Amino acid sequence: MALWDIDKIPFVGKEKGLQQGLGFHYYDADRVVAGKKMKDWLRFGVAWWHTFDQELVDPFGVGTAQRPWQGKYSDPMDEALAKVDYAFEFFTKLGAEYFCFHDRDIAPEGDTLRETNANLDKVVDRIEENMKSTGVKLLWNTSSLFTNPRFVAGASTSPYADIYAYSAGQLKHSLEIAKRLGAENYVFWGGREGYENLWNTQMKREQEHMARFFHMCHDYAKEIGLDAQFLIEPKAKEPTTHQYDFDAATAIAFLRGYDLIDIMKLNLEGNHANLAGHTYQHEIRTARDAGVLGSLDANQGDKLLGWDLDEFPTDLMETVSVMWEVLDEGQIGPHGGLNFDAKPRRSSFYAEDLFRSHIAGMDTYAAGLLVAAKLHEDKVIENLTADRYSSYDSGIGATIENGTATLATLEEYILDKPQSELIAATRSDHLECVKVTLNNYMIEALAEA
Ligand code: XUL
Ligand code: CO
Repeated sequence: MALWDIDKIPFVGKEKGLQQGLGFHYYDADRVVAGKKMKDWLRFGVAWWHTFDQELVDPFGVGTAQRPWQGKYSDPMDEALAKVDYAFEFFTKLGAEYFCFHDRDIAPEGDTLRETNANLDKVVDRIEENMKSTGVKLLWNTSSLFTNPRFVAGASTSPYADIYAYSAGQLKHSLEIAKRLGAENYVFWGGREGYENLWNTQMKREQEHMARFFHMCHDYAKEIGLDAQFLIEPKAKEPTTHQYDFDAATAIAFLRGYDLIDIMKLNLEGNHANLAGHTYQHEIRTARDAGVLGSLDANQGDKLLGWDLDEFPTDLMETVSVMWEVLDEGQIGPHGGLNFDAKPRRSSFYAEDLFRSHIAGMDTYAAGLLVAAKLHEDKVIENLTADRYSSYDSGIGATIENGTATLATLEEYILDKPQSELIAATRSDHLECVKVTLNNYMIEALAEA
């Protein structure tokens, strides 16, 4: 018997008109775009915490969410086990091939870590059975080292050694689960790894502890033969005033400084980029340039609100920019995917809205892929940038790039050039036209789709 009162989500294309409902207009999983199936470019994942645990609370009100399992179970373990079946039917009906979870999303805590682990293992058994029967895979799992009050001052950056030890013990078991379920990646989001106030904080000492923690995790992964790609997920602030993994550039500097750059890549999130004052594309490009693009948390913020909203991505311009970077890279990351770290708005409270919001996100990314593929096909950005930097391809520019130029050779070259020649060496970018060209591609690529 079906658990969700909803049929498998079909691809409807343009058949059903323009109004978005319970069907995909652009996401056609097996359609080949730029040499790969859509589903292989996008590798959509569902986030357990938002989809099966989130009650749509906000700081001013309790949850509004209506969910099919509510009120059916008095024992929290029974509810946790039942939710696994709801989850896998959801993935299958939606057509998402991956999911992601924190250890604490899936099972209630006991009093000791041993009791907590026993609860967790029972639910993991049920997840493993469902993975086998449905073929849905684990994009990544992670450990919640921030919800419980013991993590009030952080986990691996906590000033309290017992809490550090607890975090290590909890993480160890989480890595064992990653191994058991064949996780493709393992994510570390530093939930409270930062500070509220610098006056009571030994920042360097905390960062050294955090680096040591990652090395221990890597050692243990090697020991148990876990080959999931380790990923750090940067976030600028929230819950702490300053998170140590502030943004991609800060995380890359940390990885380089502590000899972790060869074992960790980045999981980047749209709304986190905005909290750091960046676009999502900026964060992705920064990671690509350093060779550490790992995976993506797909969501968006709101221009008018300055915190982590985790909205489902519906901004086409943004998904075009993300998928342009992904196409240029050839993949999201060696094992990356698009995990919807997103929740429906508090006013979208029906169970059905979980499907509707995921469809909206999947279609916006599929449309973004189609537009980005057309931009690539016509080499719009490639030609524009090749032309913009062409003065480095020969002459004085080539001597700068090949390392033969010195301050003296450059001085000799430039010393007597008049201002008029220098101004003539620069050109207008026609940036307004570039932006509208992107609009034109969005309109045309989707009209043809
Ligand atoms: C929090 C966030 C997390 C991570 C996993 O802002 O993004 O959900 O993705 O811990
Ligand atoms: Co995230």
